[in-house]
Amino acid sequence: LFGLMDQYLKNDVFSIQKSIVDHVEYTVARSRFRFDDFEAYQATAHSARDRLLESWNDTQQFFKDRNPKRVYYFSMEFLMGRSLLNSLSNLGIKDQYAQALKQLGFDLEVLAEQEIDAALGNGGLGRLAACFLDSFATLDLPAWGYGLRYQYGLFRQNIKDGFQLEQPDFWLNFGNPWEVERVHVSYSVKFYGRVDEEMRNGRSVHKWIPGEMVEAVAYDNPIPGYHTSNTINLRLWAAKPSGGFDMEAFNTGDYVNAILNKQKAEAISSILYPDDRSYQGKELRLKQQYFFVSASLQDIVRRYKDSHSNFEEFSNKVALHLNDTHPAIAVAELMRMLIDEEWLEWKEAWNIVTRVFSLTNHTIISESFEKWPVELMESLLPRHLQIIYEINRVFLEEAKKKVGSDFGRLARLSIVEEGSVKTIRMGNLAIVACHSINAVSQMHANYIKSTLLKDFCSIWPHKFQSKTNGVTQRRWLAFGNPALGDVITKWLGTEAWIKDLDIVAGLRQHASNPQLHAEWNQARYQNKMRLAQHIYNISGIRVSVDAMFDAQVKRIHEYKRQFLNLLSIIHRYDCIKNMAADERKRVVPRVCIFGGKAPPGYEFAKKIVKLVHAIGEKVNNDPEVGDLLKVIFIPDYNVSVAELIIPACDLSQHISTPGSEASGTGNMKFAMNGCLILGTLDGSNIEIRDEIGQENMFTFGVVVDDVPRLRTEHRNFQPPREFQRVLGMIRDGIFGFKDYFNALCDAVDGETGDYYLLGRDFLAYLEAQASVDTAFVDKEKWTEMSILSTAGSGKFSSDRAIREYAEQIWRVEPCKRPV
Ligand code: DL6
Repeated sequence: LFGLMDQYLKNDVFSIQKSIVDHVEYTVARSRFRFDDFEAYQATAHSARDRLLESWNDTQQFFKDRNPKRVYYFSMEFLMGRSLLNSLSNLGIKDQYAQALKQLGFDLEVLAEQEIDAALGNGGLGRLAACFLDSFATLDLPAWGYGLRYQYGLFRQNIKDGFQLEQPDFWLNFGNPWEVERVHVSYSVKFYGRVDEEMRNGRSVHKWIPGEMVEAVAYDNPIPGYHTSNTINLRLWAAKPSGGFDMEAFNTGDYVNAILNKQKAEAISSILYPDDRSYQGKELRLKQQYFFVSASLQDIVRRYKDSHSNFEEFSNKVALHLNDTHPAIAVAELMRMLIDEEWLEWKEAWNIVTRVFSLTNHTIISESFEKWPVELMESLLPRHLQIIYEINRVFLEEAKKKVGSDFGRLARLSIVEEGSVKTIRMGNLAIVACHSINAVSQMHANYIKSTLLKDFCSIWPHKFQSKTNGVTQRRWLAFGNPALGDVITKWLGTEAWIKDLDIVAGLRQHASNPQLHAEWNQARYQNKMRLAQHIYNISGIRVSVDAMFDAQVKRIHEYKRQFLNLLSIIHRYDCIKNMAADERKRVVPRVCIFGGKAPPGYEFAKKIVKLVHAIGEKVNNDPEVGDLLKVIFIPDYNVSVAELIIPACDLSQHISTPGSEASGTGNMKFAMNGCLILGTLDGSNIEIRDEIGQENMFTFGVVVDDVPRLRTEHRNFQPPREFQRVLGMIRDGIFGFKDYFNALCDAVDGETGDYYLLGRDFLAYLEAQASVDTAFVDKEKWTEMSILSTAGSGKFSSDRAIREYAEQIWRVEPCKRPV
């Protein structure tokens, strides 16, 4: 066995080929003499997974032996994207695989395209969780992610006649080679029923008699780090019918219905809710939340108990992080487990709970703080409701000591909201229990401290902090944009930036070097060609790579103001149409690229998708306009599409109304790739500006402190002529669908009030757009700004963010497995 102690699987080209071909024959069950691209992809993925598992097993054993404090990241969403190239690159064996496949007659890059994105998330919050996993592994932190294995990820966006159609995402149809089903790791999760109270040894004990039980089965997804032998785990739970329980139902004689009812259990992990800001009142959603936190906590407590006989060390060994309030029921569940199952006293249990939990808040609007009707909670989780009432009682008593009899404030602080429908405020529950609550950008922290979380901040200022988001430079730059990555490595003289992004600051000293300019632009040009080809493939439209590629790609929301962008495009179109031929020669050609999914029930957003298409239809077919302006919608925006767009754009827009975007992370990915930012002073745009310099970015618009006043003054505000003219063009049906877009126009110019201040910002936005055009003409200046954008991106690595969380919130340390 000693011979096997080191690395078991070999990574030379021949061994890799053999393992791929073995998987073709024995896993995919195709002939080794005849298999297509998809089968080759599956076999390659399995072969890579073998290598991940080897490292996974050794890492977990190492963690077990060392027994360090571990952090568990609870998230309803993990937006992972594809795994093949990311895994091979992290393991440092991409070139060997490329060569092995080449000799077998396949192209690794082509096979990688066969993989379906794992889209178990809506957008920012889920993608951040995925970047964090990458950093956990790379920084050797003893960390695991916990979440749900949805059978249907985020819907696929099909476009028919310019309208968004939602199609189910059957991502597991052909199996998922990256996961391992752990049939032996499963836990029963209870729902409904009643709570009995009895006295035992002079103590009142509660016994929850469930009305339904569902089995949670673990699926493990190995997450490799970069240049480390650590591989960590993302454990996702799938719901399966419970075995032994409820045999009564079968004895009643209705065998078929009893089985069908049991199978309903699987619905719990079937669907990801496709809205990222509001989920109120949906029983299935609460079931999902409880299901995954209950299974995860059972798993964590079991692991802890493997090496401890009491709970004294629990808070020194375990940190539990809540990725927004979605998993907040974990607070009540851990209390229940400690009191009802482990026999701890209330105070002891609460002491543990308040030491282990921490929370990230990702939103600015109060509607995103989930509330559950008491009636629903009472029926679904009767014991938890009792516990929440008790937590609230104790908390309000403590709060009274601080705020006196200010009943308004106490009512706002309370976990229970009284009203026509009595509800449980999950945000308040989480804040009461967590020792740390963090915002995701500096501005977000300042803003919520004076709005959403004001009452809590006044009693517990020490609990609140800011941890500016970050993204992994590995997926988003080194692996996603290898052409530019190679240039960066060459000029820095090291690859170390892939693990320490601060090093890219070293590019500053070369920012005006013509040789670097040439190489920089060459790399970016290749990426633009690739995107132009994709645009042609999906739309049949040829765009000029000499034009400025200007992207706004993100979820579609009023607050993100895609409509403002569209209005300025109409203005640009109108100007071009009214110019003399020789004036047109001075127009800077632009390809305006949109991408993003509209939440299915959100009419405004869906109309925006249609309006992009309607404008594109008109503009792209206008011979007077030609290459001067193109408007493109790239359907089904997801991680893989982002990997294609981000390295190829010259400009990207992040133009939310100040005070509405908590942070944003797309801006960081674009800036890192040398794309210039056109943005408002919102979320992390402000920190990006501080890092890369005001002179290397285009900012405009109202400032956050003025927003409330401007909203109230709306009635006295006369929107500029240009704004009214473009709205008039939409209303007049210049882009077809005459009345269909009225709701969009009414929202910004009607009595209802332009809540997101498009009219206010319109002229400033046009001015900023004009500066963008002027800058783009000066190629040398633009390239320098582009280099300086990348050079200023060091702070926006998720490695920096995770290091801060580890040191300042979780207090966990690296646990690096020796090679
Ligand atoms: O923190 C990640 C990301 C931020 O960058 C975005 O600004 C924010 O909108 C997003 N929030 C969500 C859903 N929020 N909730 N709840 O995705 O988080």
